[in-house]
Amino acid sequence: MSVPTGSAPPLTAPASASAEWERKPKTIDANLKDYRAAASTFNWKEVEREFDWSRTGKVNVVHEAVDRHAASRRKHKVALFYTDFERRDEQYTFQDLKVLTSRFAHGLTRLGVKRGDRVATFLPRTPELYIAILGIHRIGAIPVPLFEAFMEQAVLDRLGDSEALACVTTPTLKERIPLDKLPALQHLVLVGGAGSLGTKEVSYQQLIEGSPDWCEPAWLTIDDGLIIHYTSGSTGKSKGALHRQYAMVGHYQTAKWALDLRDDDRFWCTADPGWVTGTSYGIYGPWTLGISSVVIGGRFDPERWYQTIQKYRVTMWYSAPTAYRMLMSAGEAVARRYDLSSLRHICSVGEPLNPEALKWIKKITGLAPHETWWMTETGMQLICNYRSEDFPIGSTGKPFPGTYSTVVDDQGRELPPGQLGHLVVKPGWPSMMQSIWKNPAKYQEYFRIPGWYISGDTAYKDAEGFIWYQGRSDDVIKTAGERVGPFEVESALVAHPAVAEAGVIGKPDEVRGQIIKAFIALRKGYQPSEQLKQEIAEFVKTHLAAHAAPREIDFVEKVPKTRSGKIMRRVLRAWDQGLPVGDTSTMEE
Ligand code: 6R9
Repeated sequence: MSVPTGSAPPLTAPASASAEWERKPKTIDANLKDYRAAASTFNWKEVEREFDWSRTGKVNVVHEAVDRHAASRRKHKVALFYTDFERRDEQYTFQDLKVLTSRFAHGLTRLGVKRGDRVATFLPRTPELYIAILGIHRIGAIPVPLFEAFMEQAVLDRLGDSEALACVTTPTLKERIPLDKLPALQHLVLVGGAGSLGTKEVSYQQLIEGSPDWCEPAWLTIDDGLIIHYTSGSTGKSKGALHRQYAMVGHYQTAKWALDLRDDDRFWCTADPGWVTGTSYGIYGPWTLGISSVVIGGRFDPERWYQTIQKYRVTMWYSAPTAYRMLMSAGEAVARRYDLSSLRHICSVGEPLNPEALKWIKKITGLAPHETWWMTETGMQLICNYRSEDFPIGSTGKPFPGTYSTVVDDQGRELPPGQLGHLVVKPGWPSMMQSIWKNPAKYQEYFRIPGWYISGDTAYKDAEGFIWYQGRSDDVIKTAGERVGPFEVESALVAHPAVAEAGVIGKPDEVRGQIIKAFIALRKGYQPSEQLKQEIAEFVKTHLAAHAAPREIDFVEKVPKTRSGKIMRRVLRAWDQGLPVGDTSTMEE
């Protein structure tokens, strides 16, 4: 889709306009001390030397993230601090992770899982989720993490497309896995459930208890699969971004320079491993560096979040704008009840961080969250504000050293400062996705402007080289930081008996960034009512996922479409905002 390239930046005020935000030079003990120098001299080959595989030629991320620390002075260092504030409060050292992931790996082998097979995880955020993912790596299989919030349709789409051979889940979540529609799925490993070897269901505990403490990793190459993350585009069902083992090079270095992680840090990445942030920076980045990570279970709760920082003396905090805004709406008094003084650095990801939320976090912690821009497909952070660098408030940042992101027009020509265009990346950064699972045509779409990876975002650059994110050029929705494809929601909506047609857009929202809004034409015989709206929203909640359910529904006579039958979401957005619909010459009669 083309964007009105070359026009003036429409949204963000220049940084200098913000009187409250004084830009000061930083003098800081950051890992990345001199951005300019690094940007001109840095070479990824130097980072490869940090990994054992650069000497041995034997590649497996579990060796670099767990085993080599368990064989070092970090053996008894806590890798994972975990609490759910109710039943569980646990710690796992690198040595513990080595043993548990070894046992789990043996268990998978006994089930017949082999190198290259896909194994899904469909679990709440618990230590078992992390052990399972690393155990899957140990045998060279490919994890496919699913959000706990997914309902049957979402689970079916992802397990079906990846042809997962096994799924690690719980007795409760298992109910949402339609086994009869998933011929490739041979095994369910149940955490906290019964079952035995030789049947379709086997208990996780049994696998762990009956297995030896050491399982040598399957030795892979840097091009072998690391993980598949499903994510949404503007058309079609969600697609699986396949990453390769080499991605660890990117995770490691960005965790070092953008997150600024140090050996003595307590790092809290608040993301679930169902989202790329929860693996790239909840697993691979911190653990290849040998850093202690904090994970909490349960739902979002402002008190618990502050309590987490206080309880674990969290030093580095990586979260998303919606969470920062939700903390903001819980008020300052709540924040002041907790000791947040352990923090030394904060980063943000997933959507643009608005200046109000940034300033508020700065007010309660003394630290301004630093932006990190990237995508499921990019695997690692690519545009960031760095701890040692001053930055204008509201800017997305500058390209990570050794990578190049910029703004181009429809032909791929770089645009001068201040002009809006496509945000693109020069291909070849370490954790670029390797393919879209079983869908080479989709993969090619990202490269339709020759020489560039097209993000789908629009942005401009300023005279100092800062990139300013401006929005999406397609219909992808970001709600509370989660990427939702309108097609997936529309498909769920039209499965409801009352719905004839549905069109879905992201509507701007102060807290969630965007909310999902649906325009629905009803079938004959159905009358619009508030109750029907609720029923339809509930239907999406129980079939797809709660976060994918429309928070607003408008009933319309007809959903606007082009003559070729494509939903005109541009018209829906105009309707929603009460704006003129513009050119409708391509609209069907
Ligand atoms: C990691 C992740 C990717 C899309 C991306 C963009 C938006 C992410 C952002 C940001 C503004 C930031 N996005 N980080 N927008 N500022 N710092 O978010 O992956 O879920 O695939 O989403 O999210 O629109 O294109 P994913």
